[in-house]
Amino acid sequence: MTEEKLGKIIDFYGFKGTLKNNGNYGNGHINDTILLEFENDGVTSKYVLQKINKYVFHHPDELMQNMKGITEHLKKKVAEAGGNPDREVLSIVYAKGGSMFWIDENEDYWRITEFISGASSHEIVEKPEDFYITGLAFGKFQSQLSDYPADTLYYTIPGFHDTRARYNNFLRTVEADKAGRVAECKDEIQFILDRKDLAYYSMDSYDKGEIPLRVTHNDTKLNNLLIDDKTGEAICVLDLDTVMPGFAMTDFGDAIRTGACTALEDEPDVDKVHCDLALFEAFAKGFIEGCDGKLTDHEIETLPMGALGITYEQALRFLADYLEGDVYYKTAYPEHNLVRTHTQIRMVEEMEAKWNQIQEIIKKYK
Ligand code: ADP
Ligand code: GN1
Ligand code: MG
Repeated sequence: MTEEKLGKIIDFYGFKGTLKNNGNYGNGHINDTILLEFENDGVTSKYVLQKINKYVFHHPDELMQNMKGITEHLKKKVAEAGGNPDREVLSIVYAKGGSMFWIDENEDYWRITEFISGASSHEIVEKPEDFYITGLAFGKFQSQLSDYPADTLYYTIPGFHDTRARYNNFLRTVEADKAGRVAECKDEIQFILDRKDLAYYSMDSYDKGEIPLRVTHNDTKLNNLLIDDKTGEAICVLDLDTVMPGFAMTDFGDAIRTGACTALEDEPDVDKVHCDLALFEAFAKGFIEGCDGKLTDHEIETLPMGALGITYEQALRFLADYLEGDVYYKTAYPEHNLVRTHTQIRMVEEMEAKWNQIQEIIKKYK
């Protein structure tokens, strides 16, 4: 980001003091995230500046309206429960004129939130107790939004977790072979094609009336949650860009995909990738408790399929991006999306191998 652009943003928002830091921050795959640090009369103020990825989110203004409604709703819930809304819910910073974003000459939208200090997001879980707390937090998030008027939310990414539609688009991606990589990915492509039933499960269940649409987060990967550095408590659910009507099983599944996995999403040695059942159980217990009785019995039964289905979807998404020439996710090297595909494939195989045990775990919490 240029000094000139930064100067314009600072002026637009009316920040005071000396800018001490404006470095890149976090490990998100989608938006550009910058930590701004100002010093004013010995007092430091920190903010998170983000360029909303317009290739992913086509209507950033609608996205920000969703974020405003959701954060206001969550802040009320936290206050009612005696919590601290400034620390437990993201706070949008408004510009001098009341705007929720600044638009640059390239039609890129920049938004700012208050930096939440004394807490960090994690890439890997260390012990089951920690993941129980994560489960509680994501379950509670869904429960707090259970009375949110879903029809007022914009779909920031239409069909985001319509795995069935993604499967059919995937067939077209393979056919088009834009980046000339299909020949080298025959096995991975076959893996996806062999599991078409996983692609159809969630949307077919919904079409049959077996699972309800709820207001869900839709991106519950582990690093979208802040954990207090001292107490280990879950502080704040981040990354609200994809809060939309969705399925409980998806939020359950995406957290399992990342947090019950013993390796990073881009671990090159797939033999390090395991689905840890102690972690699975800890998260399941926390999530179901956090949902506070709002899940139907059948929804609870679908949670294992949520984990398997979303991990499969993620394998498909990383592979599709690799075949399209790395146009969606940020990548650090040419095979990055393929390496990610391999970890997701291994995680699917791990869940398939442990399927009976996974089912038994969920039965305990019904
Ligand atoms: P992306 O959509 O690219 O994933 P996120 O909104 O998840 O972007 O932000 C990326 C990372 O930045 C998060 O994982 C978290 O570590 C950090 N982060 C984002 N917002 C805040 C905040 N308000 N306070 C503290 N850390 C934050
Ligand atoms: C993206 O934005 P981030 O890094 O939290 C993606 C998720 C994927 C995830 C895979 C809007 O999440 O759907 O599961 O990468 N977000 C979007 O790591 O596509
Ligand atoms: Mg994120």
